[in-house]
Amino acid sequence: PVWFMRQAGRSLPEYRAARGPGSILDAIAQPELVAELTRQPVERYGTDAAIFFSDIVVPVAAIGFGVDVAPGTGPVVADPFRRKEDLQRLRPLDPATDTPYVVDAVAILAAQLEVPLIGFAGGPFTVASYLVEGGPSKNFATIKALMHAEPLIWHELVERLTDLALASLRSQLDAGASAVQVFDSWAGILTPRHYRELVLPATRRLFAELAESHPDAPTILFGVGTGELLAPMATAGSNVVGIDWRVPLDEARRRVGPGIAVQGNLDPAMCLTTWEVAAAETREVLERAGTEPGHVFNLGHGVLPETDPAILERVVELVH
Ligand code: 1CP
Repeated sequence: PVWFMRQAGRSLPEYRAARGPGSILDAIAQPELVAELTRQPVERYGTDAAIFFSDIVVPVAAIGFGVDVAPGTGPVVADPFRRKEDLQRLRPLDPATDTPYVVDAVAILAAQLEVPLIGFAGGPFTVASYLVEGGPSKNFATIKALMHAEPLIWHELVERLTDLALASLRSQLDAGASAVQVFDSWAGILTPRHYRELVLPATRRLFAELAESHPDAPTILFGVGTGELLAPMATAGSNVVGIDWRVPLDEARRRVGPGIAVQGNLDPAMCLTTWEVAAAETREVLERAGTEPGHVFNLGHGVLPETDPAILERVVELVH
């Protein structure tokens, strides 16, 4: 099977037309629009799954933490998480009343789609990074300082964010999503030891509790630059580990070990070249994935906004 992270969005002219200006959080709160934006890439590319159109900061925004998504920048927090008192700003999520638009949009899509719908949530480190840094970050120095200087506050923060992700994922599965992906996109900034000690325990609890309530739902754990974290990530409890483009899939399989499927990992930039290059690189990914079962074709990270949709259409055709 093949789908693309960020298959919806700025690379598609029909997305730009339907989405209009304004914060993405306003678009996300309109179930019919969300259903349309989620379906667009499936209809154009013929992918084998839809990825729910939403954002990783939706649960924290919905409980009133004070998060916006600035066009062209990403999530921004005017009053970042810095001290113990800020924990009070993170109450539990009640999906039925806090994010009814998510539940409604998933239900609409489950009825409309002929392919499975993948729901998602942000991983605990990645969502925490926006809350603590106040926006996108390069070196993640503020959150690293908090994790190491204030381990008790970090522990409580990461557990609360895990509860939010768990509640959101359960609501998406209950409403009709078939599988879920946890995007801990920026976890690759951590050393393997720090990841194991400070992020993996909460991530394990997330997948363990999800497996208890939804034992049949396949789960994916993804991050960028996680080559050195693949072994610990493979023990988090997901069925699939997403691999970015930096580690070839044969090597990635060695690092994650048996019993875990891999997802990836065409370098998104290869889709900005020529069809000949993109085709050769796609074949290379398929060859490296080998003949063992358990490979979901994807890019190593999201579709770049400049991508010509025609190339992605041909990638899907070639993979099929
Ligand atoms: O307003 C817009 O149209 C801006 C672009 C955009 C889009 C299309 C943002 C702002 N979010 C989204 C939708 C989105 N976000 C989806 C659904 C669409 C799809 O995948 O087809 C998903 C799965 C996400 C998840 C997301 N948001 C992640 C994890 C995935 C990843 O790319 O690693 C992250 C890190 C975010 C934060 C975020 N939201 C938006 C931006 C530009 C960013 C990244 C900012 C940064 O670099 O820190």
